[in-house]
Amino acid sequence: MKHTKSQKAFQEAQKVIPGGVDSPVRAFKSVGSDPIFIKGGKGAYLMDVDGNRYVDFVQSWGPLIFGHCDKTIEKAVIKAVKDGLSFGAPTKIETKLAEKICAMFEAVEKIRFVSSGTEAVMSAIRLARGYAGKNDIVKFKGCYHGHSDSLLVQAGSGAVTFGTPSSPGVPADLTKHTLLATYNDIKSVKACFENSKDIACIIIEPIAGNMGFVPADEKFLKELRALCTKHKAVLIFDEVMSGFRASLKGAQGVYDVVPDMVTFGKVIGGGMPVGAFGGKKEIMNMLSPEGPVYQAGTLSGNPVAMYAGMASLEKLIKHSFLYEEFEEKAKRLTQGLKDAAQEHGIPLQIGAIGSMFGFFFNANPVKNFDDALTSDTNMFAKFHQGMLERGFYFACSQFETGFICSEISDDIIDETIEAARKVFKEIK
Ligand code: KE4
Repeated sequence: MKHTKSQKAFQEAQKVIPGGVDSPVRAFKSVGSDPIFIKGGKGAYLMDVDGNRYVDFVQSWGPLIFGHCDKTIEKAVIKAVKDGLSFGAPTKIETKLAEKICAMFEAVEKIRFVSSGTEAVMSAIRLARGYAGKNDIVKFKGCYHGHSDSLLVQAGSGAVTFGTPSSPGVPADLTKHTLLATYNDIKSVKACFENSKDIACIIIEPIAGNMGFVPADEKFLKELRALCTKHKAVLIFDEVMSGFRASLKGAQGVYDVVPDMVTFGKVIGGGMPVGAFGGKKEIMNMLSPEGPVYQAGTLSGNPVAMYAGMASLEKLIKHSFLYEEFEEKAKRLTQGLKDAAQEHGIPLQIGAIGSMFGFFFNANPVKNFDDALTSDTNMFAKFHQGMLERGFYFACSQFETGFICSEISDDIIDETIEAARKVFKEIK
């Protein structure tokens, strides 16, 4: 494939945008190559500025569950913009989308819209702290919840690790209230409660997508729920990625566990910038202007984004049978990749729930971030490059998740497996 125009575009971009990208993962650094610049998308496909076409398994990191240029969503956006782009005042579409989401989630009696997943999680944590009257929070190593300061932490030293900043620019004072636990390890959570009587909330990706694809064990989630209830800590499910992707009710449609708060993003904007956080009324009513916990946003509940999200959700509700198809395709794809890798002696761990899937270049099961880190990232990079050159666009990091959309056909799945067989032969 020719990439001369992408290379030129990347050089120009780097002169005026740090790293040439508006979000780091897009720079392809973890796969050691230069990013391709996108001209457009259509259905299951992305087209780059050199005229190359790719099957898109990233779908803008999750939002595009109906693929690119979905007619229903496009029509809703075009209709909405004819009434104006933004008002900074309440509109009825915000209420309608809020009603729809509240009706779908037992945990969500009220919800507030924001403009990104980061904003949703940052606001949810502030609200949980304000509601609980406590300061400490617990997150899990390997889970990503956006880039707000108190969540940019890495494990410090010692058994129970209070977070230390994982990025310059984050003062230690802003991470000293963040405790780190190990995913799927309830003992590490109990240790946090033994070390702090001031835990306001625990935030978790119930199906982790940011350490690679690592679903939580149901027993672990149930024990987490019980611990939060016992210690009066708010349990927050960060479903920015898994929401409407794992099932119509996200992880809450997969596990029999009800959190106290939920954060959303991606799919609920249909491709437009939307995040949201919701929970029980007694928590949400603490939020300004009803309560004392401050939170705000100029473009929160933007009507165009709301219409895009509404169109996306209405279509998902109307076609909820699609989730079975998504899962069948995700499982067929990952099993096909595993078998093809096996033929060339390459071990692959695979997983799929609903329209989410993942695979690790690893001979052992991956249950947490430490396991994930033992994966062969060089092999992943070679796989990613080989598939890209054959027209298949996978997430550019071993520690991300792949997605099936409604436009990915069985034939495309077969073509992907066939291409992977050739790539595994080359890279083994
Ligand atoms: P945004 O601020 O990027 O909209 O959402 C942050 C966020 C919060 N919670 C979860 C579970 C998430 O997955 C994300 C963002 N996901 C990444 C993909 N792993 C976004 C891609 C990027 O950073 O460019």
